[in-house]
Amino acid sequence: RVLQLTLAVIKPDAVAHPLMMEALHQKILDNDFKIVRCKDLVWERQDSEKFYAEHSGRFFYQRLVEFMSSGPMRAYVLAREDAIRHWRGLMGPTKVFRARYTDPNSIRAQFGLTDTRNTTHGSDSPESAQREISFFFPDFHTADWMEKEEPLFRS
Ligand code: DAT
Ligand code: MG
Repeated sequence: RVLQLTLAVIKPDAVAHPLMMEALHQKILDNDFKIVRCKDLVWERQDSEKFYAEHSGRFFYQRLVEFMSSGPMRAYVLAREDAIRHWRGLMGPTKVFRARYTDPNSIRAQFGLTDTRNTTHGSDSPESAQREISFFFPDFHTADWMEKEEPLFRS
């Protein structure tokens, strides 16, 4: 089996609702993810701008940046076979109102408020997972973890 890491984030809209947080945490466990790292944090506006730099210039960028630095978030490093695709599948499509039609059981369909306040983030490729994990967890080194900690998860 090939273990893969992804970054999952519960965004400020979902963190504001304790029951939603609890449901999302349970969903992670129910779907056989191992929680490798977890922390609560609040972004400065600059963190938000940097993380979403690829979207600068888009019409929703200011709204997105403001929202993501508006309150506490919870970030996870998750491990699983096919973790990236699996977590994105659970989240559903970016746009909440589309998700409600195409994927009504997804997290975004069930809990999302708007296309911006859409509850969760998940890395979209191994390269972005690597970059995003380092962004949220600068002390986390994937190679070290694979060598030293991953074997402990197996037993
Ligand atoms: P995803 O979060 O599914 O990877 P993305 O990377 O395209 O989606 O966009 C990042 C975030 O930006 C997304 O979670 C919410 C916001 N966003 C994207 N498209 C949007 C839109 N059309 N209107 C409002 N917010 C949008
Ligand atoms: Mg994205």
